[in-house]
Amino acid sequence: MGEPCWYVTTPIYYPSADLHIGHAYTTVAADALSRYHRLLGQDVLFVTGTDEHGQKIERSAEERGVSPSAFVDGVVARIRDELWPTLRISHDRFIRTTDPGHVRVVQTIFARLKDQGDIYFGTYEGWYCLPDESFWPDSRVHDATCPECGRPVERVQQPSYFFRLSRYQDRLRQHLVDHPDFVQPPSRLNEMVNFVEQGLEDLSVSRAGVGWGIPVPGDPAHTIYVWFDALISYLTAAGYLTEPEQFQAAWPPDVQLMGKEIVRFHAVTWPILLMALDLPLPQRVFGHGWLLIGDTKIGKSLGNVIDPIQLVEKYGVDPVRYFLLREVPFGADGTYTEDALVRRTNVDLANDLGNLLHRTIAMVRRFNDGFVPPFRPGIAEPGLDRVAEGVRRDVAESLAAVELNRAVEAVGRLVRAANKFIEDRQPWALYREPGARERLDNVLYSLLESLRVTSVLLSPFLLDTPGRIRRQLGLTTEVASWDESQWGQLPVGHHLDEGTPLFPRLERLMTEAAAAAPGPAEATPAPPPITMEEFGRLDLRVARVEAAERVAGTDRLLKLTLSLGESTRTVVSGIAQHYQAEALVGRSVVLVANLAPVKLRGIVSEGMVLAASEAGQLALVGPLEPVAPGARVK
Ligand code: ME8
Repeated sequence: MGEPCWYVTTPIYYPSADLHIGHAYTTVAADALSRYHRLLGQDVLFVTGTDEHGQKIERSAEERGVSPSAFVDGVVARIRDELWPTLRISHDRFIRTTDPGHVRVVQTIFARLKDQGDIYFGTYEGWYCLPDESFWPDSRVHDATCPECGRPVERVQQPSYFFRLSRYQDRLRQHLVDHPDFVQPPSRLNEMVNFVEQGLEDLSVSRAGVGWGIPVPGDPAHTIYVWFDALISYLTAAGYLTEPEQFQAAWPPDVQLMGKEIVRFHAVTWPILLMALDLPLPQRVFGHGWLLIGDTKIGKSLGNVIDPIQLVEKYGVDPVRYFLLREVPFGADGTYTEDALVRRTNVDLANDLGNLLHRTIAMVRRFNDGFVPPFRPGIAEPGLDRVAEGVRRDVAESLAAVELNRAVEAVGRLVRAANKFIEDRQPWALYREPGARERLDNVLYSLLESLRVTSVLLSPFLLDTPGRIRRQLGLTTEVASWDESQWGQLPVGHHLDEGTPLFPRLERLMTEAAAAAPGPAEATPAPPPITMEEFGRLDLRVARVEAAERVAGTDRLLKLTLSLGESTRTVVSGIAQHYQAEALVGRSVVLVANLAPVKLRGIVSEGMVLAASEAGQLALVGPLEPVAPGARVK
């Protein structure tokens, strides 16, 4: 591979549990970009994989009573062999950090940095956020909670190897300032510049007492810090130290995608590691936003995960991919609901696109006996060609800027313009108008050609739909090149069969756990088992109802004032149809006290009261014996 190769990465995911729609979000985005660059004729290296070492995985395995390696093997197999094939992810390499080749690269790099004085031995004293696997110095931690995710941090004191981040602080700051595209979107760049300007402390890059990791070369009592190991996977996967030609072609990465919560590792530790190795830095590190349920990030540890495999089984791969790519501005947070997925598919794909195809083929059959008419230049130019050219440019520009939702949205503009064009030109009137044959031919051709162009423009994003459009247009080939999106390539004269619906209208198939709405959810299937540790994250408290009133303008919601002994809370609960407000005062209920607050009808609700529900009946849950408010329920 002598040609330069377009290199894109996703984070390597922790196989601490099965992955969810949030991981699918990043990976589908990387897949769409890869497919686009392949259509441009570029060699592409698209890497994803799994981040298998560290304390979090070690503990997850321990809780299940299996060895870490048996544990990760099971989860990784489901990711690599089921999840990504289901979403038809076209990665070129899948890297596991337990691959022996990767282990060798990490140890070699560690030893080199130690030799050159970038890694030294000392004592670490500070904090550790286990869910994030991140170290925090005293200066950034308040109230023993993680400044990034807000969860409790652990105190750590241990002998440790340190990576001399401080040595590279000024160079990094300069790089960030000189390369405003390096970290995107721009708001993330500003955060990173601020972070670096606060001063970088040397980073602990080893753990004593964590056995599940890569041993420090020459000092096996220590294992290498999981993030140090993980970041190096981007090098290993590109062939660093093992495949010089591949590495030469691929390095540096063109785009590295990730969620915004790990931009710091990629915009600080990662470039400094590369500087220390004298390697070029990635062109662009892009931190996209989070998929939320209600106001809460979808996350493995929060128990609100949505399984992408189940969604694909219900709705098909294209609706799921379409939703992920189209719904949320890439870079911003956005809410996931199954309703929104169904709505998107019905409006954009079943209605706008499906109807355009259906109507166009019906008109060609009706007004031209099913034959694709010739295009006649010089006769009144219909105008869709200009729209198509503009859209094609916008798609390319949006993809170059990693604005995936804008790219997909642009394609929708062509579809809507073509639908409007039918209303404006009224082919049925031209059909009856004497002497309008050539104009009618141009109109029909333009509609067919818009659909063909659409099939090309959609092909980085959707997998079955472009082929289904093309077969109805009588095209037997798959899209092979982005150049095919240029106007005017539809062959003429062939006969079109009767059309079939492109997308059935979807019905909503599953009841969604209404995470943002406090109060009872409908009966849902039993969720998978959780560990004691996971259960322990719930802060359940006995609470006494001090006051209760109906929330104005609703018939479902009560505003409860709850005493927890030392403090009081306001909670909005959807129980008004089952309980009179006054009847609740003085009673004891159970409160989920550490649920992230949500705003409902302008009131900040700080928790959720537990209730059992069956067949539309609802019963609040409380202690059987009198207990002081504030008592922990466990
Ligand atoms: O952080 N919305 O792995 P991880 C959008 N192993 N994206 C989401 C998401 C959500 N709700 N939830 C997860 C790690 N993601 C490390 C990475 S890289 C050298 C090491 C996506 O399993 C998003 O890309 O916690 C996020 O950054 C990633 O999954 C975190 O995956």
